[in-house]
Amino acid sequence: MARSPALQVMVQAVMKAGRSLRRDFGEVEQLQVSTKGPGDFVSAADRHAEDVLRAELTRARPGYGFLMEESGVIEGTDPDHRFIVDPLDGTTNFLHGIPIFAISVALERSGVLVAGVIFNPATDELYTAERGGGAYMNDRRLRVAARRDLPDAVIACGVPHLGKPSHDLFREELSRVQAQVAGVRRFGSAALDLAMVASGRVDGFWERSLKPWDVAAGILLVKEAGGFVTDMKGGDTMLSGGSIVAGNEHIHPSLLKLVK
Ligand code: 2AM
Ligand code: CA
Ligand code: CA
Ligand code: CA
Repeated sequence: MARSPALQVMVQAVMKAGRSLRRDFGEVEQLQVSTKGPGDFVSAADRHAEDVLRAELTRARPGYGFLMEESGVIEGTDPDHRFIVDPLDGTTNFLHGIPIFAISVALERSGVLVAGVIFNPATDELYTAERGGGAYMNDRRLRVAARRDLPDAVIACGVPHLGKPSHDLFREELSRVQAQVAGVRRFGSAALDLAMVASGRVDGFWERSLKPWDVAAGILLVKEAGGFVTDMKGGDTMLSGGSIVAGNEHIHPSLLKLVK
């Protein structure tokens, strides 16, 4: 597995931010938890990790811009390159001591996703992908699952939390999906949901109302693992539109039909 210099920079930054999250995990009392809205938590752990990522990535690639969950848009001097960063995807899990959370960093070049890294510091699972170069977990090449039929499939989803608008829509989608598949799972980190589609642990995933930093790295990972990713209408607005459906060549179209 040959990593480009840009991907190596991203991996270094993500590993360092992962050490920060690992130190903060389990120290909730010290983490100054606040809410950004109903059911929407942020903590010092999110901010520490974001500060580490910004510092490390800026040191290695001074001109690149950023889109970061906690700091928003940071313009760079290089208009062609932008990092899309979620310093802690799965904050609710993190704050509850559930070891399902991740850092997600993607690199866009001229509006095209070219590299992505997702790292769960609680399990030491490092997912990497480069456009045209395949997807990996640690050193192992990833391939989406081979299952063809919904009755054999395990499907991950996001359940809208307090404050999200799409509860009724979700209940309708869920009732259609659960009636057809082997099992439905809700892990609480969209980045890891997509990583699990890429690694074939789950066969598909859908969710609404996501932000670009939740999915940017995961989209590339699924595509480079041979999977399909669209928005919930079958289009390609996954970064701007917030809805996403992912799966292999058989499960993706079947799942899309159920949730469309
Ligand atoms: P976050 O932990 O970075 O906020 C889970 O359904 C997905 O939705 C996660 O990727 C999570 O990212 C995102 N999400 C956004 N707002 C959320 C909230 N208030 N509660 C739970 N998940 C939220
Ligand atoms: Ca958040
Ligand atoms: Ca997120
Ligand atoms: Ca986050």
